[in-house]
Amino acid sequence: MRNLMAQKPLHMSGDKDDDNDVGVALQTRTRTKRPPLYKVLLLNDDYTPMEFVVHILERFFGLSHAQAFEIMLTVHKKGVAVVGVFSHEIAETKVTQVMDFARRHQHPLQCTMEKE
Ligand code: TYC
Repeated sequence: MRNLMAQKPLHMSGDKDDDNDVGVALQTRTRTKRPPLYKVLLLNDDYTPMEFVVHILERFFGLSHAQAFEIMLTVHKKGVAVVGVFSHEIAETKVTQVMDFARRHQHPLQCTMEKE
């Protein structure tokens, strides 16, 4: 026979919550992710004048003349260079500004972005 001390009183014999557990809301840790960054790339071509590229780097990327000239030369020699790293929205704006400006001046200069 069952232990008499373990028996429930009649009024608790159903499926009621008759234990003494305290309700605890389990909380999962919130991981705050840094937003992804995007590299803005400038591509070489055979036709865009060097001074035009330097001007673009000064105007849209806030580079000094010396920094702009250096990056332009890197693109000229290596084919491509990263000109800056930005949030998605800022990178997109830079690419649009460069592409619009080059197009308006009828130069084939190409500027793209890629996730870092
Ligand atoms: N290769 C070009 C020239 O010889 C110069 C140039 C540099 C063009 C960088 C594009 O992104 C560029 N005139």
